[in-house]
Amino acid sequence: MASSARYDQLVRLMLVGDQTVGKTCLLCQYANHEFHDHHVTTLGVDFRVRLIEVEGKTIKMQIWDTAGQERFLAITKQYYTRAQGCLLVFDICSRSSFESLAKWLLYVKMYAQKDTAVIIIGNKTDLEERRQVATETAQQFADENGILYYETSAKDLKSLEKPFYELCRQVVEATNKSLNSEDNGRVILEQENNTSNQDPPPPAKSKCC
Ligand SMILES: Nc1nc2c(ncn2[C@@H]2O[C@H](COP(=O)(O)OP(=O)(O)OP(=O)(O)O)[C@@H](O)[C@H]2O)c(=O)[nH]1
Ligand SMILES: [Mg+2]
Repeated sequence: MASSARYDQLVRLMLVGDQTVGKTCLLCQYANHEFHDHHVTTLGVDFRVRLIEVEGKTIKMQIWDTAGQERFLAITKQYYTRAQGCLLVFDICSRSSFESLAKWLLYVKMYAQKDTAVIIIGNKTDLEERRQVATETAQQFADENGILYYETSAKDLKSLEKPFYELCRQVVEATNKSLNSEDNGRVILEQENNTSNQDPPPPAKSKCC
């Protein structure tokens, strides 16, 4: 579907994680169905768009890809504030990239809005023989932080559908909830205004007769 097509809601997501964990490849595969073997360091930030259906609504996902290199933090941290959802990515073949998750989670807490949805992705499952982080270890970290955990390969589009969909669904659900609570707040306010007036206001005179 073209990115200029009509949509009901815009959802801004962000990919963060150490250098070379596969953030750019995940996004290229998810948005354009392409896989690149070579690593080109992301300089600062980049974004792609994909449309999906969530609960009967067409959602335009604007997905921001950030540099894993710490020297770009001054640039990337500005993007956390606008992100409604964050995908924290590590490489299952790199213990150190998993250990960095605590740092990336801290950045989300420091720079993003407090209700930002988060999901953890363990990438490169096609390299199972080089795995350094057991699924259970990553799952335990995710559970301790109340976050969902998925394993993916940027070579396999099917493995990406669930985590992106789930994160987007969480954002849509949170938006609906906050819209509902704003509406409820309005109803309560109107009720309070009405009950504070003991006598109901006189009916307005009809103009037609
Ligand atoms: N086998 C395999 N290789 C992958 C996968 N994902 C990424 N790669 C490779 O890992 C390397 C780094 O991938 P990138 O997507 O550029 O990594 P990145 O996280 O964007 O890195 P920075 O932009 O520097 O932060 C590249 O050589 C990719 O081809 C995967 O799922 N499987
Ligand atoms: Mg990159």
